[in-house]
Amino acid sequence: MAKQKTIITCAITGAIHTPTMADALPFTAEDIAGQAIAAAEAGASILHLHARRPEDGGVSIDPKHFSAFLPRIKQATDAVINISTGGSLHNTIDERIAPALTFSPEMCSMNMGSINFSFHPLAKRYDSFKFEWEKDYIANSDSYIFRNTFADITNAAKQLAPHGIKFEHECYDVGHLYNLKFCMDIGLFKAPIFIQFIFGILGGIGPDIDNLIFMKRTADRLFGKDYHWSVLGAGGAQMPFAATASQMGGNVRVGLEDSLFISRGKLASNNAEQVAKIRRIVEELGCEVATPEEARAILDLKGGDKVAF
Ligand code: KMH
Ligand code: ZN
Repeated sequence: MAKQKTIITCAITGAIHTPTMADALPFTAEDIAGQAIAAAEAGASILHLHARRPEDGGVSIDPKHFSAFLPRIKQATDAVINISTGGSLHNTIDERIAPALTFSPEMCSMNMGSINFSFHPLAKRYDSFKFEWEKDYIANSDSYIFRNTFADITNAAKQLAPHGIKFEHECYDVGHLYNLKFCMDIGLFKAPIFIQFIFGILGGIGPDIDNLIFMKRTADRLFGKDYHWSVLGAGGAQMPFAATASQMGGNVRVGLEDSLFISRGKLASNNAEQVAKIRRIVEELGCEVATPEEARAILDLKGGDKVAF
């Protein structure tokens, strides 16, 4: 049987990192679009997108900030657009799904459980910040619960169902796989599902390869052939986890949302540099990278002509 091609997702800016941490982190519409397009040209077939306030890089869930870059990316690439429903530390689930409801993308994220979600240790690494909001945003994440109750998941799934969006099921720990199985059993999500195994978020499962094997084995047991999977390692775990996942038959996610680095201690110049690196690794190790059309076929997506932007 032919080996399935590897889908590279690139997560362009996210909601964890702030402008002080890296000049490369994009937050204007021009920079988000430019880096997303370059990431697609480098080999990413899925672009996972958050929005930012153009004036100070703050995390935004305002559809107007998405509308400033979504059409540009669509015009310039064939990549699959995946809109985040993660929001920031301050948003309700209804606020978080507003951009996906507005733009009806081919994919959006769906976070599969509530966790402590913290990056407060990063606050101590900087003596000063480019923008006033950054320090408290980072430091206060120590008291943040990333809320994704069954009621929240059900609410989001039901409102988004008419849009035919494929979810990137974000699973930060083994229990989230069981939450997902429960949601499938009650008919909230249909096969084939796409699971993002996440390692290294403070509050989630740690970045140990044993945990990747355990998550994969658990998903095999729960979902059999009904699922596709990808791996995201946060920070220094990004490239090692992506390389290992590709060798286990999985797909990979890179991008400045998840790590600001290109190698140990060296900041990445942009998102495309990370995509080019994982592409090189994956191809050197004998896998082929999926085009956007191939990713659409593998994941059974509705098609780039059925979005609302
Ligand atoms: N930042 C990632 C660890 C989302 O956007 O919904 C998780 C994420 C969540 O991408
Ligand atoms: Zn995200």
